[in-house]
Amino acid sequence: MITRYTIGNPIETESVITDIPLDKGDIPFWTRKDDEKSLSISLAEDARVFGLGETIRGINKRGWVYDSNCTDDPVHSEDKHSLYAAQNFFIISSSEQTFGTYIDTPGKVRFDIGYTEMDRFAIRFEDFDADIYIIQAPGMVDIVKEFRKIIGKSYIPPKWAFGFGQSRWSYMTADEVREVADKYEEAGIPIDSIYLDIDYMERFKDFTINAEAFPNFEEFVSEMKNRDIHLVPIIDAGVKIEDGYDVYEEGVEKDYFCKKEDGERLVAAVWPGRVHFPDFLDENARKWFGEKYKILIDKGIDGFWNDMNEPAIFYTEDHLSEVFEKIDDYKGKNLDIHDFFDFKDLTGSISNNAEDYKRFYHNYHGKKIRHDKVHNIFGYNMTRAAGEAFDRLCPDRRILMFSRSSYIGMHRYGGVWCGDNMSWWSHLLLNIQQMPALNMCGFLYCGADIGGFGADTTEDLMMRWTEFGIFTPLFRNHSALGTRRQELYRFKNIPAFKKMIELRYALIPYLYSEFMKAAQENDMLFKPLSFEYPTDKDAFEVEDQLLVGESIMIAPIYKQNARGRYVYLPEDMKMLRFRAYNDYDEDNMTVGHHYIKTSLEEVLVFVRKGHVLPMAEPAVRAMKVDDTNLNYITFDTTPDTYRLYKDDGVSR
Ligand code: MIG
Repeated sequence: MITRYTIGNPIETESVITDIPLDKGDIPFWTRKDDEKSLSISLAEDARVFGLGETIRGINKRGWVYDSNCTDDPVHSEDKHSLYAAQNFFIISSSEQTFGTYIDTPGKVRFDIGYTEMDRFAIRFEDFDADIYIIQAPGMVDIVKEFRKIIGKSYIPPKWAFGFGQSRWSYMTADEVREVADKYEEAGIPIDSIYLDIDYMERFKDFTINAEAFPNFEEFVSEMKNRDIHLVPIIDAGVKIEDGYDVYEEGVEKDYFCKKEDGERLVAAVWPGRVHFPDFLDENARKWFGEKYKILIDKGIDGFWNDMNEPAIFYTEDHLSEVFEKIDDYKGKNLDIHDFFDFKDLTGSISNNAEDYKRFYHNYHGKKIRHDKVHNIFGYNMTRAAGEAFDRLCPDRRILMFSRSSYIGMHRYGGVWCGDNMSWWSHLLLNIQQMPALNMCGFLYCGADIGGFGADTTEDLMMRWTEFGIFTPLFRNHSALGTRRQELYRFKNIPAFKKMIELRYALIPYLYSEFMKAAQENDMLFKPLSFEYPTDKDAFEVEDQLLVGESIMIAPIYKQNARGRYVYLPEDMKMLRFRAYNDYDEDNMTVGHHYIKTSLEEVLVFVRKGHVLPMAEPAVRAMKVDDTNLNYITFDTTPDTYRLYKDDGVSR
């Protein structure tokens, strides 16, 4: 059962696509305080909170403050409050009550989940305008399914996007890309895609190609396609200001860029230098920008990633000149300590400055709305621009699309990657913990940068992260400029990496089936244990194991030098300790806590009672995996049937 309540005059986000009649009564469960612009609820001792999509910290969100405020922050440490997404759906579950809440507003919301007061969950709004949905159903999975019904079906990528992808900021030339493909092929490691980061463009201009570094781009795309490797270029939110650049000139002519109060176009700076932001909230601008993807689709491209769409702002021209003026004031003066820190802050707070988000406006449903009021739906609408265009341009085939910034509703148009994580062991755990929360909010095609984006990775971190990544739909190794190279063939134990990637490919029939069923039935691919074992108190606290699809549980190792780990079994299961898809120990294990030894090159999979894990022979490309000749691993001798999903992998 879903009921809808309204506070104030919310700005429509178009995340909910089903008409839910408005209930004029009090919002159940929550205490509303208009003077504090808050909703709050007391948390029972055993209450747990799940959801909020891509955030920091654990599966149970209790004990911290989470701000819904899409932010480009490359340091995802425990003390932060926001990452790139705003996904305001969560479930509170205790022995007294279990229900879901969706806070639908494009503005800023603070979720104080037992932080100010340990036994109180307070939601504080910057503007007290929101649609509130209360979702009640017997179990947590049911609540999620009810919620997902009203927000529409999740985005489905082409099947090749379930293969392994290699990325780097950046492969600078076509030859460098060829070398990556060659090296993977020489090593016999399966691969389906290679990503093009910003340097494939001419001076970072969207929808252009650097013709010196990538001559005859179209031929290059088809050369790679003949090797069954998909090139996936990045698209940034900002459009470079440059005379003669058609996207810029058209945007100016048609008035599709965001403007300031005085009607001048906002000038921000990002990678291309000075840019304008397309007004993705304006339907016409959205249509226009979406159409631009055709430029690359016509060159044979069939996948994209949308970046910098929070939007990230290095600086705005206006703010920068204000800063220079103030610095001028300090020039030649003897700074006291307060002045010194003010001075330091002046430059330290230039990027992604909150004031800058108040400097420009959108034309949204015919109204002029200041950006900060709709900040959280900007990236969503950039990806929607692409998704709606793909519906028109390629109605018969799927295009890969995932975004950095997101809001619920965007899950209909693309997946997400979790942004600039670090090559830290704690971020491998974070990746594990983010997946079920993302799934709850409708984001099924997702994953994080395997091996870590920022900082230098190590071979063992790369191995362990790969051992988890083989289960995530988006399975991409990506790393930042200036960090240690982390293509798998650069490490010592290439055969072990090869075996792990092969294991992924052997699992594709299962992962693809489970993904497609989750997309069609509004289910989650990744579930915390307590979603499936709701009365098992021991399962409540498990923060580092997940159910993946209906048949298996995984228990990734995310600690350096660990050669084993504690695993909790909520029921009897068959343990598979894989060294390769066709080389594994199996053990029937009983319910309870176990310590399980696991070498660096082994991955643990637990098959559930009455379920079936289909496995294929791996192939070097996702589309070449033979799903007609499967090996079925079961725990019981009399398993239930398994619903294997098959299709051509591209049509809609
Ligand atoms: O300011 O395009 O999250 O994946 O490699 C950095 C360069 C911009 C941020 C993305 C990252 C990408 C990088 N981008």
